[in-house]
Amino acid sequence: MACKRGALIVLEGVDKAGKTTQCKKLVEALQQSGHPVEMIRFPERSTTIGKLISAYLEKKSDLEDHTVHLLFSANRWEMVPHMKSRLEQGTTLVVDRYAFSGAAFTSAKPGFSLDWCTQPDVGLPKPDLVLFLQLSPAQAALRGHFGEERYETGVFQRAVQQRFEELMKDSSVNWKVIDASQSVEDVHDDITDLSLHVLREARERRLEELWKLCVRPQVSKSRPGGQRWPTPSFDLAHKYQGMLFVNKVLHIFSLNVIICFHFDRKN
Ligand code: NYM
Ligand code: MG
Repeated sequence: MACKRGALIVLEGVDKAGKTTQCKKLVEALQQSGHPVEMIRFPERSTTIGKLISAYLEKKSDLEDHTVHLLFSANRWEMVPHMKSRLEQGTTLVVDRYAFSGAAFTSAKPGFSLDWCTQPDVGLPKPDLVLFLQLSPAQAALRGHFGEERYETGVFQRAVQQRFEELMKDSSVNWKVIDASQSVEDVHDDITDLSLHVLREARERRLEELWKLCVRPQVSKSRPGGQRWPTPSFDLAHKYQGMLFVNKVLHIFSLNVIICFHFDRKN
């Protein structure tokens, strides 16, 4: 891929946090400063999959919980070729919700772990920046049209907020929290500053894959001779980072021992 790619910027938050308004304002601001930019949103309700999701959200149809989760994910995957080609051309994408909403909303339902919920989205293009618009569910509930669609209840939104907080502990993702209770213009200024910074950085960096670990395949015991990739869960990611650190310390320690031994023998 040419190095001068566009940036992938995602806005996340509970319902009515102001994501759509802020995405539009960010797109305008970036356009005005001469950057090629496009806005996309998830769910993308215009596709065949998106129409099934839309009917579900509008309570016109019922879908089994696992099924609708996978549809939300499929709705992102079907946009990946378009997203990659735009980014490669140097266009920055401003995205209204992404895999984080997928994981936060489904895992707020009983019986769904965050780990299970992230799996279908492992390997999606990884955002260069995820802006989390922080607004208490109580404040969000006071904003217009709250309660029209599925999931728009205070109890559910509080559970979603907690799940987002869990997701934000993952340091492999570049999260930035924005105080969404400020005025629209102040929120916009914060978002624009962070985005312009990331735009410059992304030009020189490769596009990565979300929630995917770059580790060597392990030999599977259940399939002799076969290989399997470790499950990219948050726990594993943290364990892996920890292991790397311990490994580095041990290397430095053994190097020291060898050097000391060497000089000892010389003297
Ligand atoms: N939503 C959105 C999910 O449950 N899973 C997902 O993967 C995504 C992208 O759909 N309540 C939920 C969050 C919202 C709803 O979003 C529709 P919007 O931004 O109001 O169109
Ligand atoms: Mg909505």
